[in-house]
Amino acid sequence: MKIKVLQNILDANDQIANRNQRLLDKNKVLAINIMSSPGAGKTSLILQTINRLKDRVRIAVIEGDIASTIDADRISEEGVSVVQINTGGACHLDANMVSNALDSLPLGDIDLLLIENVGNLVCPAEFKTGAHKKMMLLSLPEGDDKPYKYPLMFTESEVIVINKIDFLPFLEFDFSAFNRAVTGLNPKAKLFQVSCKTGEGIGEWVSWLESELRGR
Ligand SMILES: Nc1nc2c(ncn2[C@@H]2O[C@H](COP(=O)(O)OP(=O)(O)OP(=O)(O)O)[C@@H](O)[C@H]2O)c(=O)[nH]1
Ligand SMILES: [Mg+2]
Repeated sequence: MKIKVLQNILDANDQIANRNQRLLDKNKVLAINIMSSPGAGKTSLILQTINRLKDRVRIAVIEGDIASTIDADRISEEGVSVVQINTGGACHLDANMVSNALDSLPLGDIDLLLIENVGNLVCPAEFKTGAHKKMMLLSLPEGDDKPYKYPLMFTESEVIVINKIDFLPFLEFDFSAFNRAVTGLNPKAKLFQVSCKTGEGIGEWVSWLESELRGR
């Protein structure tokens, strides 16, 4: 019985997510759902992306947090449209929350919508939002064993960004073991290694994003 209730919730969520995606398509907006554990660097990567692309691409951001407007305030300083969703305790964004945020954005004037999900390596992977792509960040200090412990996030994400590679001299992180684990779960995943602190690897990430925008 419990399973049936959960199924109903997910079905209802999927319907709203599909509606969100149709609205985004109508306005020719590419939307990316960015997920990671707290502090892996989602906001930092969004800021780096805005910094590199804002002269060529019209970007907007939806910020998901349990509480506060800290991340939205940082994004807003860059002069891009941003909506903060406070989930009030929920550990993920759902399609209904994103639908409400879309109502507040000038969709006709946007090319790229970056949706920062609530920091959590589990629940966000289970809920569609309407975004065209799911991506995740794993920061180096979290460890190379995370694909084994949190497989759904790695299975669901089309793009996996390893952030904080500037920490490499101070940590043990076995890239070949990590890549093997990811390949086993999600052989088609696109992998990037970046540092939002030094800027290393950000160019490759941004080039991929631009090619996705051109391909639409
Ligand atoms: N050394 C280093 N620090 C980083 C890097 N990226 C982010 N940080 C730092 O990591 C901390 C968390 O970064 P955020 O971008 O706020 O992480 P987040 O995933 O948005 O965090 P939540 O929104 O709280 O889940 C900050 O102190 C950043 O300056 C990086 O590549 N290298
Ligand atoms: Mg953040």
